[in-house]
Amino acid sequence: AFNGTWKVDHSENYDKFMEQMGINVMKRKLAEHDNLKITIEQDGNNFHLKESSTFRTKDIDFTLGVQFDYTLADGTEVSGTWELEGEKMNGKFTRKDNSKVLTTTRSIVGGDLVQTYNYDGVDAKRVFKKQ
Ligand code: MYR
Repeated sequence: AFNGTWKVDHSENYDKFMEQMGINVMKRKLAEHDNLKITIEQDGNNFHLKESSTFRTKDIDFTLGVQFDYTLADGTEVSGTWELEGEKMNGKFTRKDNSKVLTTTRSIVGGDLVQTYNYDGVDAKRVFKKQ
């Protein structure tokens, strides 16, 4: 269900979320218009992602339930896991610099890929359309 190429269409409260993450206003303005595109290939428990944005292109491999390291577009390093709960992916990642937890989910809602984010009490959401 998650397979395919997804392009960000709109975001909700993403600026506030990034502010809570400690990202400065200039980077936040750029990140609002990052044209994020994610290509997802799922093979059983293994995922291969291609992330591309105005910031970078990046290949990511992970296995459900297996901890991996990831660097956010602003350079923040996290470590955590994705797990599948029914039709929903639940991600739990811990920042290496301050040990605070970022949770995120991916689900398909009305044909769109919806990714939610929570950090330190602030929720945000980004909605991706299939290409
Ligand atoms: C992936 O599945 O895309 C890789 C692992 C994702 C880890 C958490 C992603 C949260 C991204 C939040 C970006 C906020 C800007 C600092």
